[in-house]
Amino acid sequence: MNSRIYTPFVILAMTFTPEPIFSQANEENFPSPPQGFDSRREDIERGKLETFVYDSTTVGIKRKASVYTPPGYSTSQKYPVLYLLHGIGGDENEWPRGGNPDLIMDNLFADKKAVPMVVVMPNGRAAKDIKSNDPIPKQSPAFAAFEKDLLTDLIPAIEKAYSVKTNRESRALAGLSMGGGQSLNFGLNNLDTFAWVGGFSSAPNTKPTPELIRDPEETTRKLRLLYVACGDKDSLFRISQNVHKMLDEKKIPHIYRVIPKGQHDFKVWKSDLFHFAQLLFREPQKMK
Ligand code: FER
Repeated sequence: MNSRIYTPFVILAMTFTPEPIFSQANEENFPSPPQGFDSRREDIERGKLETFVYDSTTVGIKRKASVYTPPGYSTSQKYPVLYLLHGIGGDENEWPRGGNPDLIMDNLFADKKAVPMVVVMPNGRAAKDIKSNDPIPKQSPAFAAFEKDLLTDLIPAIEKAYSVKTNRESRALAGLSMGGGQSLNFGLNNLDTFAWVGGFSSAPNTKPTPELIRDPEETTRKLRLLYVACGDKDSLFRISQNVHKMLDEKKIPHIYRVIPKGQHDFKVWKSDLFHFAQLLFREPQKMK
């Protein structure tokens, strides 16, 4: 049978068939960012990067986050917020030091490619005495404990100090490696707090399937975006592959992006931020 000959019925059926809910990103719809996307441009307005200090009742100390406010930030407007998390050796300075998030966002806003937003880069190691170079097993509990610090201390402090929107649809959570695992773990388990979730090269702290997706129907209904990405040359690639497979099995809409020749580095994570940020806080639309 020649499948290219469509009867009117088939055409009608195709019209009403929903778009595929799974999206496999490729170099066509998620290309490598253009030259200069992460470089300073002299002719544009710039946002501001500052250090924010908050009282952590979870840890019992004052803790720090880096906060980027967009160009023209004004208290006469309210902005959505992206919480952007670091990896095992990092802290609140890892993204600013290695990822040029301020320049990437400045350039996206100048080109009108992203909705103006505040970007909060916390210290995701919620402990008094754990250092960024301690062995992974020693650090892991502190990364897990950050869920409480984020929800009960940092988010309320940010929402008090900055002119930001406070509904779930105006909060995104994403991160790299350990921070990717945290984003999937915390985001998917707190759908009343976050509607936009991204895991960039997520680490083995990513929870097993049944703990990530407790109620597929609720996850599907509440999530506005789930972005799972990893380089195919990353030693942690298997983690994202498994998350994608599990999401497919449970029919959870998501974007799965495999970065060709991508490793475990900021080249990949900057490109993730570039694409993820453009998808955030848009009016309801079909996934790309
Ligand atoms: C592991 C390997 C890597 C792991 C975590 C990492 C929790 C994290 C890497 C990173 O954050 O860059 O086995 O276990």
